[in-house]
Amino acid sequence: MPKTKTIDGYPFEEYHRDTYTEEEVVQRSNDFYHWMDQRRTVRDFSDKPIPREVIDNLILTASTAPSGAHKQPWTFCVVSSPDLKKKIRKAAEEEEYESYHGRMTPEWLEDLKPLQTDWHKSFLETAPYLIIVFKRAYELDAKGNKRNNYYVNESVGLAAGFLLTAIHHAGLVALTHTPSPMNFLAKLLDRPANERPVLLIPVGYPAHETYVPRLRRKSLDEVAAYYE
Ligand code: IYR
Repeated sequence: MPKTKTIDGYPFEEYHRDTYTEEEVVQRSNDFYHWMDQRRTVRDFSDKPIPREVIDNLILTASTAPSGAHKQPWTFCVVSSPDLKKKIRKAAEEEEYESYHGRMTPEWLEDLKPLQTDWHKSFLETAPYLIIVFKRAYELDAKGNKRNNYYVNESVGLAAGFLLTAIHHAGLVALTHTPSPMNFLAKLLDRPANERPVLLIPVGYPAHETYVPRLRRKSLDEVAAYYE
């Protein structure tokens, strides 16, 4: 049992974590970077099933992310019903068709060319699970009064990052899909008024033959500025 104390009436507990030698820290950071660098956004999914327990663990991991005032302002909706996946695909494709045929600017369409995406979203039916990440703009207390959440976008972004890392760690693949506008998801999933959809993440095994665009990640020089 960890040591505990109270500060101004609030409980605290001693926190311990394993630390490593400097050499080990260098090794671990380098290993983890190279391992994370193998994560790719995938659009070709196998329909091979995944145990529900795996999805539960991925969501529990995502929910360990830090959040404003520890409000954990997120809900992860898990869709495996073929009927609901079909409805989501249909609604997403209707929106995406409009996006690709006039709503997106020519510059945007040009920027997407290397990814070769289009309005067809068959992965929404192929992947065994769709995880739809909702942000919770506020909470309702027992009396029905609104209680604020804080840094909701940042918090949900962090949780989504943890989710993608957990998916990669489990040996699965994902796509951060953002059908736009995406409010049809709140309707189809019958979500309460305080929730807004943020990301739709199909999760599964990669298809037998999977191709991803050849992309290069920015160098350290391009993404970091050091003030020493
Ligand atoms: N939401 C569309 C278009 C799209 C937009 C961006 I920015 C991407 O990085 C990829 C796709 C779609 O999902 O096809």
